[in-house]
Amino acid sequence: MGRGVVNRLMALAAALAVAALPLTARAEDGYRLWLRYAPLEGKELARLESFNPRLASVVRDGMEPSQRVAAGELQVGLNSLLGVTSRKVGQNPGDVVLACDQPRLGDGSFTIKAEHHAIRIAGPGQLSCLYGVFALLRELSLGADPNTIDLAEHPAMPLRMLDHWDDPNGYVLRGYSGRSIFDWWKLPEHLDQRLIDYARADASIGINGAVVNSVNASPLFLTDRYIPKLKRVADAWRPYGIRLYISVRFSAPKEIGGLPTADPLDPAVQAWWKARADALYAAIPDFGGFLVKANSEGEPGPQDYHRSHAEGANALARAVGDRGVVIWRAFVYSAEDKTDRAMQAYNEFVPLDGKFDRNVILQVKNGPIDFQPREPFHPLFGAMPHTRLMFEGQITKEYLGQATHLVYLAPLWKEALDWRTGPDGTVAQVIAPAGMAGVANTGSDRDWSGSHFNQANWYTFGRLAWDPSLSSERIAREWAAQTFSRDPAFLAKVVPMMIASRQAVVDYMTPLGLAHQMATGHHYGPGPWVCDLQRPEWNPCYYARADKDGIGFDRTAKGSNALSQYAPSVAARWSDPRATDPDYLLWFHHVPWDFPMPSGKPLWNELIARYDRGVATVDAMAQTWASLQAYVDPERFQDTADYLRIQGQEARWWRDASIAYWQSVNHLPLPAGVRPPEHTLPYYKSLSFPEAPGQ
Ligand code: GCW
Repeated sequence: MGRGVVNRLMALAAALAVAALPLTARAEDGYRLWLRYAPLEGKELARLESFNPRLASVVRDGMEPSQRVAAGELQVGLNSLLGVTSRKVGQNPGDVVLACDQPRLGDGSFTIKAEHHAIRIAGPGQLSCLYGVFALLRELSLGADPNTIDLAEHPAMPLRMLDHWDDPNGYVLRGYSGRSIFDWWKLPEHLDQRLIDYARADASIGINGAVVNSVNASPLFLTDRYIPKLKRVADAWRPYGIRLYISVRFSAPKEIGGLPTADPLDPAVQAWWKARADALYAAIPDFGGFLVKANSEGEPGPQDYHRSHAEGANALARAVGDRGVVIWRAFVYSAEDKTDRAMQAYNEFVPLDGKFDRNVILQVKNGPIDFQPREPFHPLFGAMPHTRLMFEGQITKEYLGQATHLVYLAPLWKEALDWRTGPDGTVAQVIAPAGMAGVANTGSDRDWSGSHFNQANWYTFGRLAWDPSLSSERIAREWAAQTFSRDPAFLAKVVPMMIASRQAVVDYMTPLGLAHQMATGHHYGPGPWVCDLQRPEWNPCYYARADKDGIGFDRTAKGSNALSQYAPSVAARWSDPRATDPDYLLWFHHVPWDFPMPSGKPLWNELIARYDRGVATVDAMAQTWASLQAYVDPERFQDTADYLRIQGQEARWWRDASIAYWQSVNHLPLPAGVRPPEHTLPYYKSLSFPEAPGQ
C-alpha cells in the first residue's frame, strides 16, 4: 500500500468527517434523510466500541471510484454511529474489509460476514461494496451485533429506477416538494451538491437509474446543447451506480431534426435517432436509454403515422442497440375509444406481445387507471409472456394528498406486487426480468420530498425494487429507526401508524373500490360531482356511475367485461359482488344502495362508515404522533404535527363533500347518529384552487 494513497485516504476520511460536523450540529430539517447514522447508545454502542472497527486493507493504489465512495461512507457512518468525529483506533481493531477489487461495477450482489473479529464485504463488482457498506451501516443503525453479522443479498430485478417528471425550466409536474433538483440552466459548468447527495441516497437503497426529465418530454434533451449537461450529471452519478436515462419526444425528428416526418419506418427518421443515440453514447458510454410516452394524453407517437406501438418502440430500440434500453409506457387511453378506460392498455398492447425488440421494456402502471389510492393490479401483468414488463409506481402522491397527507405507500405497492396474476406467479415475478420505476417525489425543498414522511416512500420504493419480498412493517421499521429514532417504544407506535395510513386514505377519499373522485386538474380535493369535461373518462362521474338506484362501475360480463382481461382464477375472485372483497366492490360492480355488505350493513351505511373510519384513523394518527414528541427533534416533530392537522381537516372535507354529493343523488337520509356534512353541496362545489401545485 503506497504512502501517498494512505495519506490521500486519511485526508478524504478527515474531510468527510468534518463535512459531517455541521450537519450533526444543525437543526433537523430532514435534509439528511435516513442517512443520519445517529449515535448508538447503551449495549449497541458498547458492542460496536468493543468491536473497535477500522477500515482495513481497502486502501490500494488506483482505488476504483465506487470503492472510494464506499470507503468514505463507511468511515463517516462508523464515526457517526460511534458518536465521534475523528477517532483513534485502539488496540486489536476489528477490520472492516472491502473486498471488491474488480474494475467492473457488477450487479451489486454482496455478502457481509463477520469472522475472526473482522467484517468482510465482498461480491462480484465495486457496487457490491457500495451496497454492502450501506447495508452494514443500516444493520448497525438498527442495533445489529457486528460480531455476528451475516448477510447475502442480490437484487431481485435489474432496473430499479426513478422517473423524474421535471421540465428543463425547473418545474416539476405533479411535484409537491419545490422545484426540480436539476438546474439545467447552470449545467454543465455548475453541478449542485444536491445531485451528489441525491445519488448517495439512491445508492443507499439500491436505486440504479434515473430518468431526468418528464415523460411529457421536451425535445431539448436530445439537442447537442444538452449533451454536455447530461454528461456532467452522468459522470457525477457513475460512482454511485446510477445510470442516466432521458425521456424523449416521439416527434423530435421533426421539431429539432428538421425532418418533414417522425414516421418510425422512414429511413431518414431512423438515421436521425441513430445519430442522436450515437452522440449520447459518445459522451456517456453507460447512458441508460430512452423512456417514451407515446400516443397518450396528446403526446405524439407512432399511431400518428398509422404505425403500431411496437413499430415505434423498435425504431428507437434499434438506434440504441445493445448499449441500452427503450422503455415504452403502456399508459394509453384514447379520446375516440368508447371502451372502459381500464381496458384500453390491455387491448392495445396484448396483440403486440412478441413483436417488441429484445431491448424494449414495456412500463405498466401498478393499476389499470392511474395511481389511485386503491386499484386492482394492471391486467397486462401476466398477459404478455413474450415481452419484458416493468412496474411503474408513483412515489409523488398525486392522488393521495400530495405533500401534506401522511400516507405510507409500501402496503399499496406490496398489494400489487404480491398479486398472483394467474397460476404462474405474482406480479413481482412477472417484472423480475425488467424492474420497477417510481415517479420521483424529490424536489428542492430542504426535506427533499415535501414532508418528512414522504421520504419513507422514496426509501420504500428502492427497498422493494431491491427485494419485493420485504414486508411493509420491516421497511417502515428500518426507515423510521434511521430517520427518527431506533427506540423500541417509538417504533412500536410509529410503524403501525404508518401501516394504517394507506387504508385510511382509501377510506376517506375513495372507499369500497371507488376511484378517481378527485377534482379536475390538481387532483387534490374531492370532485365526485364533476361530469362536464370533454372526455368522458376525465370525469369522476364516469368512474362512480352513481344514480338514484346504485353506485359502482359494472366491469362484469353484463358491463364492460374488464374482468375478462384477468386470468380466470383472478376474475373468479371479483365476479360475484357478494363474494368480492369490499375494497374492490365498486371497482367491479354496480350495486344498489341497499346492497347487503359482509358487515351486515347496507351499502349506503357501510360507505359512510368507511368515510368515518378514515377520518377516525387520521385523528388517531395525530394522537399517536403527539405522544411521540420526546423521540423527535422539535422541527420535524412540529412539521409532522401540522401536516397531520391539515390531513385531519381534509379527511373531513373529503368525507363531507362526498356524502353531501351522494345524498344529492340517492336522496337517502343519513343513518341514525351520523354527523351531517358541515357545509352544503354548493359550498363544496364552489371551492376552487387554481394555484394548487404540480398541475
Ligand atoms: O397521473 C397522470 C397525470 C399526468 C401524467 C400522466 C402520465 C405525465 O395526471 O400529469 O402525465 O398520468 O402518467 O403520463
